[in-house]
Amino acid sequence: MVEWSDSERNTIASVWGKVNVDEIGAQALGRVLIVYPWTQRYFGTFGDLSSAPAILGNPKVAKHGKTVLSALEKAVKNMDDIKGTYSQLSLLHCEKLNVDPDNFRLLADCLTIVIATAFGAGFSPAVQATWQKFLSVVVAALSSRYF
Ligand code: HEG
Repeated sequence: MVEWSDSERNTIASVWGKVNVDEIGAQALGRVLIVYPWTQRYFGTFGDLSSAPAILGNPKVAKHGKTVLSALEKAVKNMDDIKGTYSQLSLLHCEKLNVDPDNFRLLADCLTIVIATAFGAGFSPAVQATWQKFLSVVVAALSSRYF
């Protein structure tokens, strides 16, 4: 069971309040597809993923990035039961989508990099540590129905 201090809760709420779901979602998913090109295998219906500009300009990548980040809001709003919140989504990624759960960590790391780039000095090491704790719990929850 993960414990959250008031300060950690405030930090997560504050970071989330500054996240533009459309922009950050598209950039984070785009970055995953560029830096780890093998992840493109899951998105065979998304059209042109042949280069970094193609990926970053692909409307389906942008739309799905928004879907992923919108789902992250559920964790922000349910910090005391992230595992339960993602139970069905974990099962979906495991049994229907057959997504290797290692990819959740890759997406979480790309998301942190994109947020750090967007926020600049506002994303201090202390804030980043708390944000990464939060994403670690999200990654564990999304992986929880695989085993
Ligand atoms: Mg996943 C669908 C959330 C990582 C591949 N993902 C979805 C959906 C949500 C979601 C909400 C729609 C589910 C539905 O249709 O009911 N995904 C989600 C989160 C995270 C994540 C919150 C991590 C933070 N997903 C992820 C990763 C991959 C992936 C890392 C692959 C590298 N997701 C994936 C695919 C689909 C979804 C292939 C189906 C997309 C489609 O066909 O439209």
